[in-house]
Amino acid sequence: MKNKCVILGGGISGVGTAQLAIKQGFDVYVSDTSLLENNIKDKFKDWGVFWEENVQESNFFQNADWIMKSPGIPNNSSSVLLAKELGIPILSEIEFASRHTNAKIIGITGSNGKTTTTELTYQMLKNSGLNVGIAGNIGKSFAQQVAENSFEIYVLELSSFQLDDIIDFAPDIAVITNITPDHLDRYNNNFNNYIASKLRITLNQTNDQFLLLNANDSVLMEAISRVSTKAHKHLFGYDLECDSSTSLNNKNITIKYKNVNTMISTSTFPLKGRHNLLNAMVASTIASIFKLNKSNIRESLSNFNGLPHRLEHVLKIQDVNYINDSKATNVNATFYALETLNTKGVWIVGGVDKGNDYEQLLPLVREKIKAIICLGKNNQRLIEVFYKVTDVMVETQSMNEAVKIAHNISKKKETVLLSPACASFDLFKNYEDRGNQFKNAVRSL
Ligand code: UMA
Repeated sequence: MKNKCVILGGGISGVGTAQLAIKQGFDVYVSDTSLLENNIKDKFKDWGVFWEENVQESNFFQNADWIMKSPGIPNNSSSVLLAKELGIPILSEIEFASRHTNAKIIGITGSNGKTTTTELTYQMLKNSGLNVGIAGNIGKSFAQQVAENSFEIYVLELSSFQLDDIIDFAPDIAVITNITPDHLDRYNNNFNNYIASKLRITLNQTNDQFLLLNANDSVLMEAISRVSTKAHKHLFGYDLECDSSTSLNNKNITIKYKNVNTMISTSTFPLKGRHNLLNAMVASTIASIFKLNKSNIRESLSNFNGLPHRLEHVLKIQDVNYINDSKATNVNATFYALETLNTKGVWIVGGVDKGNDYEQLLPLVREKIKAIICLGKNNQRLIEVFYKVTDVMVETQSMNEAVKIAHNISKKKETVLLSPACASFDLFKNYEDRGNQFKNAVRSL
């Protein structure tokens, strides 16, 4: 008899897992609390996958050998509670897919910067001719990649949700870019739970594997000192002197490892902000672990233009710059965005508050923001915190209106910044939809 797996959630992770599980010879059952899209049902028909939709509690658990829980499904969902009661092992897509590939794995997590770091690392390795794939939270199913390709290396962006249900997963190189509060609604409003989830990336690492850590992040450094890891720790950050570290001094990245110093200039790296230089340091360090030569690393840094929705310059209209930073779904990401502003600005903020602490933004907002446009269904917390540091605060639930108001009140040489510090699901499908609506509204001014 074949082994039976039940997949909770028929989204990107669920469909990818179904594809790989069928290929590996499992009987596959998918259960979803919403209606599945027709194109997904067509795939399931082709592959011989059974499915149920619009059910809160799965009917498929009898004789199930294991369950894959999609990352967006909370632990208190009816199906997850039932699976736990029945004692069926639950794993994440990352765990499952990693069991079916021998590729080297680079796993990148952190509250911010992980997508950019993942993409930059991928581009560096790929541009140097390595057989490398990219997957994970960046929007591509790892399981699907494993089912369809035979890459020798994977660069994975990993969210805390994806790390929660790993069992043996052990990346050859793990990276934690930083840890600041995010997704607290999924972690009982307890920051320590979220930190513990991020640190799971090193849980199973062995002493021939690397753990790259942001030495300038005190929360991370304190947390890592409390867990035991067998991995070789390599620090990155500003002004570091220790061996096995990557540091930035005068626009030069210096990688120190085993008494060899490698210097890489960042003078032609086009992305702005300290946080992006940290991302560049990580990617360069990984590239040098893979023994890429300096000129290849430098060339990839120079050619990297960043990703959409991350401090993305949209247009300059009447000498006002419009910046789309819709991917800033937490306070820390918005902190960096405000920090990079070198003019006065109108700030569009708001959405689904995940238990945010906005107080840390107050000095930057006081210094740089002349008007705030709250774009969310519930703006109460924003109003409470920021009314004292700005003269103008407006509420709207329409992106078009937000952009028109921003256009009316901004003056020459100022900036209009969309950097929501919140998730997008109250008014938009996702952060991409929110960013695209912003760009369209700006283009139609
Ligand atoms: N569903 C249920 N039961 C529930 C909740 C949802 O059955 O209780 C169903 C939905 O109806 C839907 C499916 O589950 O059909 C969606 O599953 P999912 O939310 O896990 O989303 P996927 O489409 O599988 O995408 C996931 C990640 N989504 C989340 O973590 C919320 C994607 O990250 C990731 O790109 C993708 O896997 C591939 O790895 C997105 C994200 O928002 C970008 N990530 C968060 C972030 O970056 O902040 C963590």
